[in-house]
Amino acid sequence: MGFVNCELKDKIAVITINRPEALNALNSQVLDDLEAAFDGLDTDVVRAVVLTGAGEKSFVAGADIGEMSTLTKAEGEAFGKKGNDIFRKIEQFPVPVIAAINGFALGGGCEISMSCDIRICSENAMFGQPEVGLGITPGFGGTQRLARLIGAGMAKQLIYTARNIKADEALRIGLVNAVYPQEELLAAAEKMAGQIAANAPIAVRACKKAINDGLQANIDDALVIEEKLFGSCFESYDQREGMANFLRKKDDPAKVKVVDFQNK
Ligand code: CO8
Repeated sequence: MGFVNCELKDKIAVITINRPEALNALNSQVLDDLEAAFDGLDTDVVRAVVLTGAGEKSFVAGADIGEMSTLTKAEGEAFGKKGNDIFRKIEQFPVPVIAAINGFALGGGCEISMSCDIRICSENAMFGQPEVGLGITPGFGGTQRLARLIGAGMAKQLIYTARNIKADEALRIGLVNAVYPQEELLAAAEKMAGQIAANAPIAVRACKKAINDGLQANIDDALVIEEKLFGSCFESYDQREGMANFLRKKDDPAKVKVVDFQNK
């Protein structure tokens, strides 16, 4: 589909931003294709998503500078909203999204990775928010999500200086969870997605919602959010079967089996 490919591998979807001639920069068409790819996923089937970029050089080298260069104030705001709406959709997507960052993650590239649940990267990955060097702000959520992820002090330093950082520094400051050789990155992301997909999907979704919604609330309200979602699991077949399997196993170790969670 246009600038975005989507491949289904059993219960995992791999979405690839495919505009390598521009280092996968996000123009309006790429953003539309990306939204369509997420909208097209059947979340009754898909239990985890991997988001990556085509080629071995770049995940996403930012929003398209050529397209942005002539925007008016109103158009700039609208473009920022377009990106923000799609990135928020990814952030709130019912199942976990893993960013497999295979190279440059600059500007909008760093920002889209931060709308994913988990970030892992290749050794050649490079992160940064170069926007102030272009006369703009990180307008696809960068001023908000970077501070929430790595703390306000470090986020302000990176944003104000527009300094790019390599994978090892991104790991050290908690922007990514792990670094892999380029050729191992996608397999590592798919393996992690497979581990997620093997768990009870209703519970995994509830965890995502509890963490995301709870982080926006005060601790008392956040714990209520958790309690409600915890309670909702007890209406599921998967909870009954998951716990019954544990009890059968205690009863007779020969009865141990991998639970085939049904998403119901
Ligand atoms: N936009 C458009 N085209 C790009 C972009 C981009 N962000 N990045 C790379 N390209 C294109 C280049 O123009 C070039 O195209 P062509 O071959 O037609 O000349 C092609 O990709 C290859 O790029 P380079 O030749 O530059 O490759 P290098 O290996 O020499 O350099 C770099 C790689 C260092 C990544 C370099 O391309 C670069 O600095 N790119 C720009 C990085 C950047 O500044 N990104 C941030 C953009 S601003 C942003 O993302 C704002 C987000 C919030 C928007 C809010 C809207 C309101």
